[in-house]
Amino acid sequence: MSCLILGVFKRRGCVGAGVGVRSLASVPSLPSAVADFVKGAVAECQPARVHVVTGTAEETAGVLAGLEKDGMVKRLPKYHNCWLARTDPKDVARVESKTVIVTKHQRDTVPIPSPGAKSQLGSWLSEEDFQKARQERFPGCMAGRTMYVIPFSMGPVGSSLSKMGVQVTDSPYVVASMGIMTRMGTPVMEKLAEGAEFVRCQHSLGRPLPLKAPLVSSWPCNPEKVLISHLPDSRQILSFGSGYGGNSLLGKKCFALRIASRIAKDEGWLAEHMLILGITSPQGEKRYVAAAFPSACGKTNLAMMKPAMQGWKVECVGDDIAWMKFDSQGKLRAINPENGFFGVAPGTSMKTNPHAMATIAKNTVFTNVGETSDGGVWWEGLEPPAEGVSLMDWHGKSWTPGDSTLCAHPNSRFCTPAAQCPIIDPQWESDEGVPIDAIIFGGRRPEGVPLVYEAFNWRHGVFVGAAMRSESTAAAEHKGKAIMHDPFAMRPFFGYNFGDYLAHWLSMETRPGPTQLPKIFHVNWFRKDPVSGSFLWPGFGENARVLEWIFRRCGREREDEAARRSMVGWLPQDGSINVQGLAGDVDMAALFDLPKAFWEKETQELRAYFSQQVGADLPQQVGAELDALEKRVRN
Ligand code: SAT
Ligand code: MN
Repeated sequence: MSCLILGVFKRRGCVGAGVGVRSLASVPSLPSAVADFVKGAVAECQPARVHVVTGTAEETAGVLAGLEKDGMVKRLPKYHNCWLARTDPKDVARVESKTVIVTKHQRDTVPIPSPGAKSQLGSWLSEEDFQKARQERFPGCMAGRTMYVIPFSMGPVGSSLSKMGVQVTDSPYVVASMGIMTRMGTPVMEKLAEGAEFVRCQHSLGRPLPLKAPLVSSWPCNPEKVLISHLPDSRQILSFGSGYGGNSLLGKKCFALRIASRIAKDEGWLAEHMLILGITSPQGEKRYVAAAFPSACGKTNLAMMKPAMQGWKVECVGDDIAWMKFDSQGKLRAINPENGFFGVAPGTSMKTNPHAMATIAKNTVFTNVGETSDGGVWWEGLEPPAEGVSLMDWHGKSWTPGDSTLCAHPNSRFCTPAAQCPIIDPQWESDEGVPIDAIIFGGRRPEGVPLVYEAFNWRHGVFVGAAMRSESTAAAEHKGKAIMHDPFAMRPFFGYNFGDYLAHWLSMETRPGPTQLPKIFHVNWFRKDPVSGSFLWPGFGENARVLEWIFRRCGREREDEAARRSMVGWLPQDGSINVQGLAGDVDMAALFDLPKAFWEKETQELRAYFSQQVGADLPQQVGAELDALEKRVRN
């Protein structure tokens, strides 16, 4: 057996090369807290080798070459340094039903649902059951494989808003992806050597060698045993059985949302499922907004949009996660803790998101998309391939447009460096973050919910976030198109009791010191004509018209300027949304209609949801906002 630490972490006073797994007792090359963590993981998972990831280009090239040799990725010769991975068809999305938070008491994790109801706001596992589940999974799970040790930073290395983690994993695909999605390698290890805290992330595919059964698509995973567990009290993540997306790139949803939301509550800031964009007016005035939408609702498209109106400019800070903290002047400042985009491929095209298309043209790992015979990628929503070019679907089988199956999996993704985005914001890596003027909530609502409205105040805005609902998408394992409650777009990502989360948001209003709270809005690009079933609003670049209204509301002097009071909040005054040059016939009246019967049903549904799901943990202010909405709907 070869027992070598393959990577070398060189630091003054450290000797790192050639340390065997058996002699890990000393691991002289690693900072001591990291060494303790790695030693524990090695003892439990029993890998054949340990490789400390340094993050150099040569190392990444070596990891990709190894993946290619094992048939896990394929080079895409049409582009520069692009790769295609095909997963086991049983490992294609986040598995919410196998995602748990482990705390002493159930109520630390979720509000206790009413008798007979199951919590939709997270899954609690007792410490005892977790220990049992861990015992059934991790011992010996990396036998015969290399354990990679990935030091990573969420946020620019050294920024006061950043946090660090160390992930051990037996998946080289995860190493390649973490190298894109996070700042990874030696500079982070150097910070850790100064004694900085870190989140302990342990990940295994759960397929030790020799294999007991053949792999599917050369993709090791263990779907029957998937468990993604979080221990917020001790800042640990243990993920088993899946090699895909948010299940395995532990810096993303597991750390930057679930664990970070809990850290943020303890430390007085916010970790949210939000894109961040900067918008500049033709006069050169710039504002930043953060926007929360459920997974696969077009966050990446909005974050990189090309405004339809002349003279306006949008720049992208992040497309998925925002960490926000008040500065000494009381302004909310946000960073994007990620370093790349893990975006949904289908539907991305030159028409819907030309900036994403430019971003993914090099250095990108694609997963579960279709492949063209000239060595490129293809998915639903792209132009048909050129004459003479044939296609393979995401299973690697020959596929022809018009076939009854899909060419790309609906949750197929590109994993691409954020720095390659042609409209990346000049401030995207700023240490102090960008100042946020507006927070936008939204979802896919085919009925009843207007294109845009503004909350009356912070407290009402918190209620609007709590009341969010959206049609389900392919980002997780849900089937069908049910309208699901997805408060703050955080339903799958809360790291602690949602009632406490609401109280934390409400407390921003009464925090000590100066505070300039952002304004809160709700948008819905997805309303449909009830007769034809077609979308009422063209979306994409035209959404900038709504951003323009929001922009003006943030700078307004008079409360009723460009807006009128309605039962749901401030609506744009007739004519105050710029529709000049808007292509086609858009029925603005239908987009802003507030059907009384719909809102009566919506408030009833919300009351039932709050009482069944949040119960005694619902802050009284949120209940009072629902009463007030009900009253406005009735009158
Ligand atoms: O969690 S993933 O990163 O796999 C996808 C998502 O939900 O946005
Ligand atoms: Mn997301």
